[in-house]
Amino acid sequence: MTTITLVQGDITREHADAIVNAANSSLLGGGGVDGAIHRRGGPEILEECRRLRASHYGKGLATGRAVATTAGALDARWVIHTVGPRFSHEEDRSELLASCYRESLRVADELGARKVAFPAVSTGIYGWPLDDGARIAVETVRRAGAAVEEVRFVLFDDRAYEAFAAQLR
Ligand code: AR6
Repeated sequence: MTTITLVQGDITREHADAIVNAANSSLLGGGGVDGAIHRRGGPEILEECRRLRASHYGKGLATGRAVATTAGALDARWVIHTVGPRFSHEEDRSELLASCYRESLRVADELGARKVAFPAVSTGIYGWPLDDGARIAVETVRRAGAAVEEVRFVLFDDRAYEAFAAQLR
């Protein structure tokens, strides 16, 4: 059984076995939490991302998938990079967002990670409505049946924290 905990703050300050990054398919960094993780984690993370691109993901990491690298200078052993879907009014991409959480947990289990910190994937630059993003995150982690002991959602602001807290009530 995975215990779900919530905290408001900056995920790059979190201590965990694995910290999940809301990346993009290039794996080469970006803004938002991705930028923050690479800034604080240092160049080792990007170096490993570049190697992974060259060896496995020439066309980029597909949306909904996840892959691990070193966590560099972060207080964690691994960063698990997952690619969230952009929100669309035309198309229901919920399954791809759920897949980010499932795949990240699958990778975490493979690594033997016990504590995993997640941001609210896709709810920033990718425009996913916060309440729905929180619902998908919490439901998917509950149903995943992962061996991970603790999933900690690290929410950047009050609004995100409240959206996740509402899902746990
Ligand atoms: N700690 C925790 N949460 C954070 C932090 C932080 N340091 N910084 C932002 N957030 P976003 P996305 C929250 O935009 O929507 C990048 O350019 C933020 O408030 O980081 O999946 C990538 O390279 C929001 O709730 O990721 C992709 O191109 C959540 O993290 C694209 O953005 C996710 O916001 C991915 O967009």
